[in-house]
Amino acid sequence: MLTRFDALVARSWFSAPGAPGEGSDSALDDDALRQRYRSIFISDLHMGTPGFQAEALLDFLRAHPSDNLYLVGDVIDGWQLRRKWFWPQAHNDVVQKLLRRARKGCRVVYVPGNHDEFARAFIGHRFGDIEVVEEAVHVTADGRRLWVIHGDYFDAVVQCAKWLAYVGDNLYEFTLKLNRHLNRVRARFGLPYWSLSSYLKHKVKSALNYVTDFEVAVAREARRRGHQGVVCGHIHRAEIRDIDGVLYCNDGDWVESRTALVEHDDGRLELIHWTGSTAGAGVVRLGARSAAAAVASA
Ligand SMILES: [Mn+2]
Repeated sequence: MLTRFDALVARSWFSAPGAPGEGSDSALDDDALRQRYRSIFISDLHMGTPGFQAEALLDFLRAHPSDNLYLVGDVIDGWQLRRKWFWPQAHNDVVQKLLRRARKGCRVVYVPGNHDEFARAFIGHRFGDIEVVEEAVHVTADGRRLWVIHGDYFDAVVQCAKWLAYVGDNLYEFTLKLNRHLNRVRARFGLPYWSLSSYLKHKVKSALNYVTDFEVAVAREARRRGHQGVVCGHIHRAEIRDIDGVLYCNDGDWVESRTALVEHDDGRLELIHWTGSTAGAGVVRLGARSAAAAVASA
């Protein structure tokens, strides 16, 4: 995965000595250490599974207030929860954080995905101050219309054979488990976080051309609907690029790559790769990607 980020500009945010401890908002509540965005898009948290990197997401959310926050599906993993209940305190903390953020004036919009399809029954309702919608259209500060969807409707595997998706899901859980063990060992040797599952999926899925087909299908539909761009998740592969004149944005996930799409006050879009850990927190900016986005916005 890191090889994809060769061109990145790395910048550490609050590498204060004596890194912020768990649950201590104090260092992160210091405005000088935080960066506000106009909008933040995150998806594929998969709360309710051991893979969800709750602490990392909490750190990210504390560091980045925003006017808008879009939850672009697979926020809670109903499929996994049905199989095996897993709900540690950190997952509650994230839910509380999201509800509090909405209460404090951030517009929080929840677009359910396939793993949290149960939430599709509540479209048009609110969880606290969180709006649940089937899809959204976000207008950027520079006037571009972005269609916001989870993206599973474009996944032929999910659409045509749901059982096949379940099988894939089990395999996926296995690689995530392997990934956690691997990174525990890496951490012991002082090595940074590295995503095995991202790496494998990158290899396997690009071989199948699955990712490209998905991206093109989504972008094409966005254009057909008259939007300038689309924001989706689902395939756990963060991306910003122009596809036939449509800005395709995928905000990635919080089980492996820890990525978010953010909109600056001027409407500029950027992918953020959160590299913070309990030993400190940081951010890697996808410089090349935002350059591509800038071109696309021109
Ligand atoms: Mn999904």
